Amino acid sequence: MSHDSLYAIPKNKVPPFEFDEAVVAVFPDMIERSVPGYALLLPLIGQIASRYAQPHSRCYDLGCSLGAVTLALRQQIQQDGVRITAVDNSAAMIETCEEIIGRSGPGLPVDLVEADICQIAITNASVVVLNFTFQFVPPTQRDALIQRIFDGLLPGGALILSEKVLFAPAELDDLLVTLHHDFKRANGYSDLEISQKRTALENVLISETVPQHQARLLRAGFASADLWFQAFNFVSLLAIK
Ligand code: GEK
Repeated sequence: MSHDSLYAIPKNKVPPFEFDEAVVAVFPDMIERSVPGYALLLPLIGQIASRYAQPHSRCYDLGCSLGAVTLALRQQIQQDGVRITAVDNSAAMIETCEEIIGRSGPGLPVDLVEADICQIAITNASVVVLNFTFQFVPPTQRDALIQRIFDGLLPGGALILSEKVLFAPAELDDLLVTLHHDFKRANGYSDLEISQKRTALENVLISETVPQHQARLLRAGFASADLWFQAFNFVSLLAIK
């Protein structure tokens, strides 16, 4: 696994963050050292999916990156006739994801799609996973995407939504952001790397609060939308149709 040092050298002007070849080359290291709880979330998402997957339905991994969630679904879902649709709009991610899934041996069939998740059809779905992807969707497109996911889910289907979130009051948000930065520092990132990455993500990763996410999910028609995981300012919600 290549070591992420993309922001280790001072830049005159930090460009907006992109999921390009340079990020793909270090992605597993980057996400594990940056997202508290990431390694634990993957098997737990697989476990939840194994409960909600319905025979002869589809499971969607939206914003699949290198397929970590897809691999967890492939390993843990036992129901007959399930197919996985894994979608990402980064060509570099999809190319490497294809190699990784190809090497991963037999398992549920995977349809790998290079597309914007706001543009794809979602049908006959029993499980949809957005693991730290929705935060990159432009806010004006968020309601419509959640509505299309809801409409494409079968009754009893599940949406797992993991996000970096904001908290109120501001003092709590400050504390959780500080703890997140401490986590990154403990994982070997310097103050310069933390600050340049933060600048790169401004206006690219746009967080909302847990109540904002829950209100949108309930407005779309989900019967429930509950928090099931939190590590500092990183959470995961489970919404059931
Ligand atoms: C994991 N889920 O390892 N359409 C398609 N893909 C998108 C879009 C979009 N509109 N916007 C962003 N992406 C993965 C981690 S990473 C999270 C997900 C992170 C893709 C983007 O190209 C990237 O691969 C992924 O969403 C976000 O569990 O890096 O913080």
